Amino acid sequence: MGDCIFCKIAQKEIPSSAVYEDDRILCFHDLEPQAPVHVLIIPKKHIESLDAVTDEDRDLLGYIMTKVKDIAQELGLENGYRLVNNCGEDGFQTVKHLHFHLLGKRKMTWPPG
Ligand code: IU
Repeated sequence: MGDCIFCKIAQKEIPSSAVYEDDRILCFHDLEPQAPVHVLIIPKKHIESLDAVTDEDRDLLGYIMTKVKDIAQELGLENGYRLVNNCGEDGFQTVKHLHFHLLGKRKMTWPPG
């Protein structure tokens, strides 16, 4: 997608500090971390949001979920972590390319703001 910043990051047109990458996904440090560890996990395929996934994306979404624990382990989140997806306007999604926030190394609170 032409102007999508996360597509540009996935395609290396914009640098990022990647912590994991394969042919389907990229994980990189968030520019404005909200926890001592705060990375974003994105599919390389452009999908606007969780609300835009289709049956075709089922395998990709499942794949991302199975990778979370590996990335968390790599980042030393042995005490737990939080995985967040902000979807749409009320979900406070600011970047219109599906991404999951993986946050850790601090005690989270509930409910979220
Ligand atoms: P949100 O769920 O769409 O609100 O989160 C977008 C995140 O992307 C947010 O935490 C930003 O700090 C982060 N981010 C980034 O890491 N690098 C960028 O170039 C841009 C946003 I734009």
